[in-house]
Amino acid sequence: MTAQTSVQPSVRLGEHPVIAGFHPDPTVCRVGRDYYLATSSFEYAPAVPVFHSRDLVNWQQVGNALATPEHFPAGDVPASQGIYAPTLRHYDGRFWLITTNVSRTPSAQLLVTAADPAGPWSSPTYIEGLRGIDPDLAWDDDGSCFVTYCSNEPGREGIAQARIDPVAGVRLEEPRLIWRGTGLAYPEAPHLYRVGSWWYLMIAEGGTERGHGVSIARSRTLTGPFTAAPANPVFSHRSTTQPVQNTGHADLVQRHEGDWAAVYLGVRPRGTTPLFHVNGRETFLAGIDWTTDGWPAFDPHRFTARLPDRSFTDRFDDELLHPRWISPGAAPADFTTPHPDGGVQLRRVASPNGSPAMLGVRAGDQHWTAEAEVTPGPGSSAALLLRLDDRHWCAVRAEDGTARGVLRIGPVECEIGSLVAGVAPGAALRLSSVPATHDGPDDIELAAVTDGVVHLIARFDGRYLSTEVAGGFTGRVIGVTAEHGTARLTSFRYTAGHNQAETITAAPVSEPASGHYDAQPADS
Ligand code: 6LW
Repeated sequence: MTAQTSVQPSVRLGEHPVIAGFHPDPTVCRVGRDYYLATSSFEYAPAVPVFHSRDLVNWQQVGNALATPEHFPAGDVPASQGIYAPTLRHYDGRFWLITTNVSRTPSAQLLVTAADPAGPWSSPTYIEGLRGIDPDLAWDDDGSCFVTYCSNEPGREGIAQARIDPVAGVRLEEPRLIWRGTGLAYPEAPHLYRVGSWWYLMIAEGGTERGHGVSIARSRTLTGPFTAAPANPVFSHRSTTQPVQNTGHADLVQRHEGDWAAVYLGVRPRGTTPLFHVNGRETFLAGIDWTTDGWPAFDPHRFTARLPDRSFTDRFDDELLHPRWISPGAAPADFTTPHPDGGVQLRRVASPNGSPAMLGVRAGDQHWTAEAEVTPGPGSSAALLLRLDDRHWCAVRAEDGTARGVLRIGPVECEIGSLVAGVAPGAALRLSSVPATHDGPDDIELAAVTDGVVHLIARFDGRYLSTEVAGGFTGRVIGVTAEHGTARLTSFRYTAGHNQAETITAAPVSEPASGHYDAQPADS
């Protein structure tokens, strides 16, 4: 796998994610000089991507916490169900990750541990009797372990807590309600921190849409009672013209330099009112100052960095897929095998949830081009897809030498163009996000490339593949599927940006696949 890199100007990170593309509900911990971060993943497998950084700014994906089909069976998981917000902590020499599989009832809270965050992670232990989402893990001074979570149990709605045995995976007491928040909608996403002689309980409120924010309370003990900060929410972009919106669901970390920072989720909406965001909720970084009264103040513009070029080419030469590859409806391991002549062989799998399995990556840029060199097997068809969910997607489909553009918006699915006899062996299917022509967030172009010539098949307003149209918690994923039979994928090239020549000839260089930030705090 290779990445193309180029030098970018230095920008303030308040307007740019540190982990772009649908990576919401970030949770972070530090061990020495190393930071580790995990995010939600919903219906996609493998689940819970895990990242490593030395500076909180440049992140490399090192694995997935639920990496096998046994640990997260994606087969019957509907869109935006599955794995919700995790908490990642390091305690007693091990990494602990707790999250919720909302598609598994009645016991949805699961705990996994690892010596190395890159894996292998243990099999999940399910903890009974904690009904809700967004579990946090915290250990008191005497070693007692507590799960603090967003309870949706009738009569106990709010932030609840119970002591558990994390090794046995057993609840040790009846859950107690410890805070209902400040009165805003959906108090959720609790995290507990020991800072000096206080225990801080930080939550998200207002819902994960434009009203989203962060509120906080504190107590001398982990179990409360908690007193709310006088100026909640302590962080929100609601009712502002900030380009990054929906900010909330934060997690704090003390940097090894001694000061504090937060990761949080936000979106980058574009186009005309109500504004459309297409890449889901992404992970951002803020600096944290402590006020003289001992409350955290968020500074989303603290850090600057040179933006990474997220372009990459994967020729699937390695036996193992890069951990960035995901699929709805099935794990990539269940429908891909290395092809003996190079590349990867995909086969059609019937997914009970209605989503065709696809080898996909999260889109992370405002504009991009993806090209897949894919050859359908005899009597087979293959497609390059852009998917928001199973009811909102488009595809360039290759079948019998013809490339067809297909668009699905809600209940309507139709062909929007075709290129007859346009797909000779060695041709590439191509999708691009390009600047908008109709006040949408972008336009999507569907094309086929033969002999270096790009043949446009169709173009449409990208708002139809946005969260504001489709709903849900995820973002766009670009991928390749064998729609019938089999297909051989020999190259997938993702190019960030919109100034692409019709023929892309930039030579790949040997670099890590995720690009690189050249980062420093703004005030250093
Ligand atoms: C998550 C909740 C939230 O569980 O959205 O933004 C939910 N916050 O805390 C799904 O990501």
